[in-house]
Amino acid sequence: MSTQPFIGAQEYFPGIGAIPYEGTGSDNPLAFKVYDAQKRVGGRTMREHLRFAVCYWHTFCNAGHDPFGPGTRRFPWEKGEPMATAEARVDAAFEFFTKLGVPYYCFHDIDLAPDADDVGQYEKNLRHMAAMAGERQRATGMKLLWGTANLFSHPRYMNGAATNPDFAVVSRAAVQVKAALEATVELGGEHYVFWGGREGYACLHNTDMKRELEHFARFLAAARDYGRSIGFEGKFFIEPKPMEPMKHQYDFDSATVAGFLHAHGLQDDFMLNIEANHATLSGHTFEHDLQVASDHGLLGSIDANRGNAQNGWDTDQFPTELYDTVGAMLVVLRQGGLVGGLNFDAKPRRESTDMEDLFIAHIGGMDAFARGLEVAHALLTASPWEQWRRDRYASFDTGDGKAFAEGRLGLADLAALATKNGEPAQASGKQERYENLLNQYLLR
Ligand code: XUL
Ligand code: CO
Repeated sequence: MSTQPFIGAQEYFPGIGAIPYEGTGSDNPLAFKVYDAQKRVGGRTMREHLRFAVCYWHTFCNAGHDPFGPGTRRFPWEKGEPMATAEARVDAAFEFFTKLGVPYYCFHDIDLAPDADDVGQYEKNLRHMAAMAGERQRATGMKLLWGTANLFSHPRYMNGAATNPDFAVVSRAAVQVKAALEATVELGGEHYVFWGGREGYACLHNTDMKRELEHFARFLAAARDYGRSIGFEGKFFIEPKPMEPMKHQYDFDSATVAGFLHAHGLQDDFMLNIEANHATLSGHTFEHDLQVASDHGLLGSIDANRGNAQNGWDTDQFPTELYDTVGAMLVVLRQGGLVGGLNFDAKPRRESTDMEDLFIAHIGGMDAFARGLEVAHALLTASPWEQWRRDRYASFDTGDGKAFAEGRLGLADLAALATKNGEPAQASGKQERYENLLNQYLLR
């Protein structure tokens, strides 16, 4: 590994070194207060539990544009010409990853390499940039958590990609998925993501939803088969989102995607990548959608961000709410960890224009999840929380309750038991007791 603080000819984040752990007594904005990579929580280090990833698209490509105006951040790797920018950007990215001290990153094909309508040119661009990223991975020890293809920005995908009513567009989408899978394999990527950006509809009058969903399943199976044929051994993740950009998206939430995967026999190769802000857009909490995925054995990875309580859209803010991170880590720890990781699919606000803000935002997210990990671990292993939950269901552990749970009592048997036993005694749900315990452990 190189000891030089930057990779290429230029340092893009001068004045910022490796981010240290300084603890909660420090007021240094460029230091971790909780995330201490080698600190052990239970049997694993924080680094091993949390498996943080930086996303390429927001952090290095998104200068903060919104529907009312262009970007505000002046990225020093913008060179005015797409390929020169892509080459400078990869150096900036690996400098950032190394200084922040995360093990993983994630990308879309056209974050990494310039897009092109000409298929040959597109493939050439991606191969060139993947080779550069590979060199930098070997120099720094960085790893790719997952790759994906952007099948939603180009105007050709306005009516969807794999679910497009026009076969020509469906097959054009395969160019990108094939190339992105090849790049993921070349870079040792652990997994591959499908976020159904425009897989959905704007108007049901012109849409044959059943047919589009059948095409979607065929496309995913074809991608799976191609991935396996070129040596991809990881999981394919579907990332649910209910709306935006489409009025209705097919991968609405965890429950919808779990049903879809089972209906089409895809559940052995595919899992879910749950994004916090997507869960809240679907009317659930982050923790709810994680739990649904986990209960199906399908929780693979997380896009770690948050929405805004007053806005009904995908604000992709950095996760700083400790209640959310504790809730998420309770689900993750109970299932024994993630095969994927925690990818910061999040962007600093448009008004946050200093390059150091990119670091500060990630530090906040990493600290919030590290604290969530500590508190969730303590609640699960050193508090009465799990026992309380188990006690609530104790009537199913023995006797008639157990017989029912094991399928040995019919409806008439149940009714006869109730007739014999009389009105059930009241059993408090005791929500406030759990809420107070969580706060008590957060304050410790
Ligand atoms: C969009 C979103 C995507 C996916 C990858 O809302 O979350 O960035 O994570 O395509
Ligand atoms: Co995402």
